[in-house]
Amino acid sequence: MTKIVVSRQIPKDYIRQLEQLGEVVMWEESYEPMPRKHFLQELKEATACFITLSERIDQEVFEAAPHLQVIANMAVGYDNIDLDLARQYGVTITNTPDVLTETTAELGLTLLLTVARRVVEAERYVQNGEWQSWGPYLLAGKDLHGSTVGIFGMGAIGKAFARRLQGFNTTVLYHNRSRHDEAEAELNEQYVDFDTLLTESDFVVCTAPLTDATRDQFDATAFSKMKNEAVFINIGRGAIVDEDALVKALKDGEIGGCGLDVLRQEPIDMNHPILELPQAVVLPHIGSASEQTRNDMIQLCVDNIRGVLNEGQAVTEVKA
Ligand code: 8YV
Repeated sequence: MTKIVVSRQIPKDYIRQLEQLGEVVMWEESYEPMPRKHFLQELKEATACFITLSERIDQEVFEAAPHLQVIANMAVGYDNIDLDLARQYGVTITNTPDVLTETTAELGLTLLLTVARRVVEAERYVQNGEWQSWGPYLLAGKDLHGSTVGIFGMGAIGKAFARRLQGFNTTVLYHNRSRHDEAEAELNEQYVDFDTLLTESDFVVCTAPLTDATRDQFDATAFSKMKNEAVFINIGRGAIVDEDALVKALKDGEIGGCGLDVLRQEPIDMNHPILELPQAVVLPHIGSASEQTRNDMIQLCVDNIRGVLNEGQAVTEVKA
């Protein structure tokens, strides 16, 4: 018997497709992940499962799921999954690359411009009834045109972000674990070492995945090297940033502002000190959240499950 566990409520169309493959057990909540205990219980007989970033896939999960063949993660990132264990237990892991690249890059640019032009502050100013007069420097922000943008991480999302900058008359620098000659030629961007990225950029944009190498990459030392007016944007993963150091750098004026779509702890604790800083914009991890892209991500998860169960081959397998 094939059993497929789906850890969130997803639209019926996709469930119907999964039902062609076997019995489907879906958690009926869209905004609450399946409780861990319940998830482990359901996995006992499961052949496949559909998860989101909320599920931590570790030894306990693999031990609970002796029949599991595939885990389809509804995200391009897979730092929630222990890949070494997956290999040991013979479970195929899949993710959702490509379908979310452009949407996530668009959110990155939205966030950058929002912080640069103080859009959230301006909107609150109007809503709070503070708009009583005009001044030459009222809510004056920073220009993107004519600036230097440093991109940390030149994967698909980094490239899509750089492509969007082409219309803005910016100098684009990037740092990545390896150089991309083709991207340099196509996007007119320049490879620099990490320190140069920090010291030269007016906007530093992190699009990198979380790995052992990138964890805590943006720490107190990194922020101290950035320009005092620089804006830091993170659409990668929260744990790439030391948030205490970031808050301190913002408070001390070591950097000028930040925009975060990802945090170390999600959802954020409402006592997090970053929420008190007007120069910081925090979003609830909506990088890939357009309706079309979320549909495409879910469909790719379904295709991956079908591929593994029917043909022994996923469409987008994560290969460590
Ligand atoms: C996810 C993301 O959509 O794909 C990723 O790695 O961070 C987001 O696009 C979201 O967290 C759902 O799992």
